[in-house]
Amino acid sequence: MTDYILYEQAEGIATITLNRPDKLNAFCEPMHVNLREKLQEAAKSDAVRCVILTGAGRGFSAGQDLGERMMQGTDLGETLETFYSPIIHQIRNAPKPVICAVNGVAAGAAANIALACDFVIAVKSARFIEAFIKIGLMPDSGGTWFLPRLIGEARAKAMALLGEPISAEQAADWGLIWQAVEDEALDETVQVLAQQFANGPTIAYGLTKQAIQAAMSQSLEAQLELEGKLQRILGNTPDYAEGVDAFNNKRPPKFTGREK
Ligand code: T3D
Repeated sequence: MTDYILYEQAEGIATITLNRPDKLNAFCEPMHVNLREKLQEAAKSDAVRCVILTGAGRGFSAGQDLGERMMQGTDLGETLETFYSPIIHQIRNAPKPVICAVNGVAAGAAANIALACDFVIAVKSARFIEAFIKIGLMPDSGGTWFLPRLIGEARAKAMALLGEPISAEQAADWGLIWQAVEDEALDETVQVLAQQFANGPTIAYGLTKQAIQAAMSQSLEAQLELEGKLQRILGNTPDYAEGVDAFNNKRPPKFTGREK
């Protein structure tokens, strides 16, 4: 099978690269299957404490391969259920930080896959395009959920209904993404952050992520309850003991990310 996804693992960091650069990394079925496998591997492996998702070549991804959609009659609801929605679930449920390194244009479903990640760092030359409307579709892969939460209804509707490109700097100003960096600074910026996560308290990252995501759709009361439940778990981790001991002894902590 063609390697539409590259996977590298080193020093606690798994790097997953969308690898179909001649098609701007547009998603075809085998690429979906490869990506799902690799996201699962990275999420499950204790040796991986941070995941980087990026694209090969000049773009992050142009979304669905429209060459696969030449004929009418494809059940798009089914392709979302089978292919796109599971990717969003995998990223959101990964018990460790997922950084999206947006190396160029991110369009359609790919823009929303990026937004599902915990940190989005993009080169200044990148553009985010909710391109769906240009082909008579609406945002999917969580776009209608992420956009209003991240940038508010007015900007969400403008991005979705106009389908115009938003620059990385504009996206960062709006809070759609974490950071826009000079093109040549992307790798180093992402590596520094990934290394910080790979040496950090992994379980605390995972539960923090879980709690913040839960907050989007529940009451303060329910959130306080969840915080209590999750903090109880963290209070029993070796990283908590290490963090407190390191603080009291005025030394840097050495986190393992392990449960025991
Ligand atoms: O179908 C379902 O299952 C439902 C789910 C849908 C999810 C979706 O993602 S729908 C949205 C699909 N994506 C788009 O509509 C974006 C289409 N692409 C573009 O608008 C532009 O390519 C970009 C704005 C992304 C980039 O523009 P530019 O000028 O930098 O590059 P380009 O010249 O347009 O593209 C470069 C090559 O990639 C080109 O091939 P060629 O001519 O060099 O052989 C182009 O055809 C190809 N390409 C770009 N996007 C796609 C694509 N090939 C297939 N599918 C694409 N989406």
